[in-house]
Amino acid sequence: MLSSEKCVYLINPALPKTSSAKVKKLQEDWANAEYKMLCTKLPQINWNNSLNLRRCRYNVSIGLLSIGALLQANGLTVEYIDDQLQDDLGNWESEILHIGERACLVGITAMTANSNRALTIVDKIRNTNPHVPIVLGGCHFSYVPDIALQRGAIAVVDGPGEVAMLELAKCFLKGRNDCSDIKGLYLKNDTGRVEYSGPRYEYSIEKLPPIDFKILPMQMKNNCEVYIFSGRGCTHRCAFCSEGHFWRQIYRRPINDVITEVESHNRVIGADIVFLNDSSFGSDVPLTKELCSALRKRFPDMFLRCMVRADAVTEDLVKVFSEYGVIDIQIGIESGCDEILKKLNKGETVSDYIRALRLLRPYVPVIRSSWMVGCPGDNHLTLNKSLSFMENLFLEGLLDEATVRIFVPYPGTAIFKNPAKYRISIRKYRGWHEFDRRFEKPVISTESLNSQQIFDWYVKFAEKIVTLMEDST
Ligand code: B12
Ligand code: SF4
Repeated sequence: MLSSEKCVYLINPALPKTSSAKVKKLQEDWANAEYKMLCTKLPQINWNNSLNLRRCRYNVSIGLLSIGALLQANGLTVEYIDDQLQDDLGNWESEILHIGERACLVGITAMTANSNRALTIVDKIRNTNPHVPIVLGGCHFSYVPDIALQRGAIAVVDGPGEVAMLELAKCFLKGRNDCSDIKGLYLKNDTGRVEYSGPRYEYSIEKLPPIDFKILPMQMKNNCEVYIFSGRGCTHRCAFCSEGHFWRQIYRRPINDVITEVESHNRVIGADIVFLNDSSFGSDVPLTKELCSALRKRFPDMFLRCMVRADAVTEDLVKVFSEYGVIDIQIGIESGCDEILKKLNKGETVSDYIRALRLLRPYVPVIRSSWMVGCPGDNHLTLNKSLSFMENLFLEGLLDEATVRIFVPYPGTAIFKNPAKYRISIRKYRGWHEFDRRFEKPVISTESLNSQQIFDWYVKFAEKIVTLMEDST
């Protein structure tokens, strides 16, 4: 790149690491149990290759890479900067100085857990390069834009960011500094009030180019965890999740684009398993069949992992899984108590889970599950019920893996908007990093459980899970 060439910098802030020795130990025990389970259930895969285990050092923001792909396709120069590398490189501050020389625009992503770090990066950039326009986006600031604007971001993009970032980059490259005609932005007006430039209705996913992972910094290649999305969005409205609201509908990508992206994944990352991380994977069986069969044809030695909702599991779907190398499935169970599932607006019941798991079991070697403690309505009784439900599923041989997290009300969710309706309290917090689902002083309490009791239940579940996973292999 010529030093005079203007560049768009895309920055992924590091996630906070847990400081709790207890949580660290639980994570290690879980990882060892998972390794043993995978070696037993899927001996055909080399689990000593850390890429297959997905226990890589770095995680990647697919959102930023997708934005980068569209900008590059439009002739712009893009650099992906990852804050996770700061400890390894030791020259983070000089990276920021260097940004000022060439940036026409800086875009920073964040989910809630790393949003404090995102704001620290905004401060650092502004201290050294006060005139560089900085834009924030992603699932956190889309719902709480004010703080980002107060800290000096020129705009916050609401929702999907590819086209908005392209329009912003073109605007700043032309030397304009008024971007209020671009849709989907939160901006500060002359009086300091936050204004919205109006919704952006169209999201033409088929016009977005596939990601080329070669844009990743050299140190991250071969040591990072990436996902492939064959689509985006969800039609459900679980009260603890912002996904349905964020994307508003399901978007599916052209299969050829997915294949091109997997080709790049294989070249740059090189794991034997590709994790299709769509929220609505499997919800349309003929399309799932078409996608899985095309992937199998193009990559005959590659295996697939995905998430699926229990109520989407049908005999036809499990046949697709067995026929086309889908060997690892994750189901969000959350609770083993129907009254809690109802409060969460999950739209599924305990019997839906049993039905789905029994259908999947003969065809899928690894069945994973995710659980939450401290949900609205949770008390000692509901959590005991949930824990014995989990235990029974393992004993019946229907589960191979489970993970547990503490319920946290994220911005954009129904529960965050109206905690009183769900009878939970959100305590005063020192920063958004406390909204981590493994934080040892949970930010919430229910009518019956205080924050400490919720953390104790988290530990009880996590310890039980390790025993169940070990016993089942
Ligand atoms: C992959 C993933 C991860 C990965 C990597 C995340 C990453 N860096 O992107 C890892 C494993 C690290 C992860 C971790 C966690 N995750 Co996660 N994760 C996801 C998942 C499944 C996919 C993200 C993704 O790639 N989406 C596809 C891309 C295309 O969408 P996107 O990232 O949203 O980006 C688009 C827009 O947001 C926007 N955009 C994004 N960034 C920017 C930046 C700019 C400048 C602009 C303009 C626009 C923009 O444009 C992008 C393109 O359209 C999402 C759910 C989902 N389906 O989105 C949850 C999700 C992001 N995770 C979530 C959570 C809660 C977590 C955890 C806290 C859970 C936990 N274990 O405790 C942890 C983090 C805690 C920790 N300390 O580790 C929540 C976030 C809620 C919130 N407000 O924070 C989500 C939304 C799931 C959910 N529905 O609850 N996660
Ligand atoms: S939890 Fe899953 S099913 Fe529910 S809204 Fe979120 S993505 Fe959709």
